[in-house]
Amino acid sequence: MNDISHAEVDFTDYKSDVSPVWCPGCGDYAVLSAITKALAELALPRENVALISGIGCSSRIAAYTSVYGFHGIHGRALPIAQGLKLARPDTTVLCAGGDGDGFSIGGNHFLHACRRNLDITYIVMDNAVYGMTKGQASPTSAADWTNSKLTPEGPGVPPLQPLDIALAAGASHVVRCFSGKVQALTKAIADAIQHPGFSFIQVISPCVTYRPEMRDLKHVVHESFTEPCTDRREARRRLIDDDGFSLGTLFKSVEPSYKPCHQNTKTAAELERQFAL
Ligand SMILES: Cc1ncc(C[n+]2csc(CCOP(=O)(O)OP(=O)(O)O)c2C)c(N)n1
Ligand code: SF4
Repeated sequence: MNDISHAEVDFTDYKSDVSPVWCPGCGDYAVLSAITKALAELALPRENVALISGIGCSSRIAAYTSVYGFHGIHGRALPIAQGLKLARPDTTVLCAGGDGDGFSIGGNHFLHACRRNLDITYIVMDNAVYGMTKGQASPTSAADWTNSKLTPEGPGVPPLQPLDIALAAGASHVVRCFSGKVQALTKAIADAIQHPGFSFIQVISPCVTYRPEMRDLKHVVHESFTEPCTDRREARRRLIDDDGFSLGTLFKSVEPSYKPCHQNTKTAAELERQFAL
């Protein structure tokens, strides 16, 4: 794979020749566009970048870029991304997937990735539904969302709040974007890549097939986090009045990352000997 020199950086160079199979109008197209534009803006050599994803419509994104990709398993994108970052710290690691992938089956990994604060950009395309498996409620679906055949009376539990959780768990860069605002999303992704720590970007990304009402969100989202807080408690206070549609960088602070201790690292053979009965 050839390096891309600064003079010839074109965002389409970061797209693969695989055509997305997303439904026409799916918000994830804009996320793909923003990721490739951010990589082009930063002129990152493709061979130094990896995009790790889980499983879901949104997680297909790894196949649609020309950087290294790993289409993982459901809910396990973050462990793979963290392993890669620890093994190859010079690699720019992006991780992406859906709200089901990241907050339901992968919720536990999300918590611990936030607190390890490794230098990874995690982009969740939040459509408040399981798109790939045909429209079940996800952890971010509203309690009274009644359009799923599995939960005709609604999930009946309050939706999980991804920004609150990321803040409480220790993420050092916390952002919310809307897929319909590609320029702002591109800038947010470029900022996140440059941030030395775990960046979490919740992207409200409509599923036009199972949540057609999400098309109207362009009239609902609003820029509210105009200046990022650098104080975690202050950022939490800002979320008290959040309606779930405030956009912008909520919190940004340079904080220590987990550092593995290699001093006593044992080889597999040594471990095997140690535990042999
Ligand atoms: C271990 C495991 N459990 C369940 C599934 C089935 N499954 C595939 S995608 C998916 C949900 C996808 O929803 P989300 O992550 O929100 O992504 P979207 O399709 O909405 O982009 C599920 C439950 C699976 N592939 N693997
Ligand atoms: S089902 Fe929804 S999330 Fe999946 S590609 Fe179609 S619009 Fe996008």
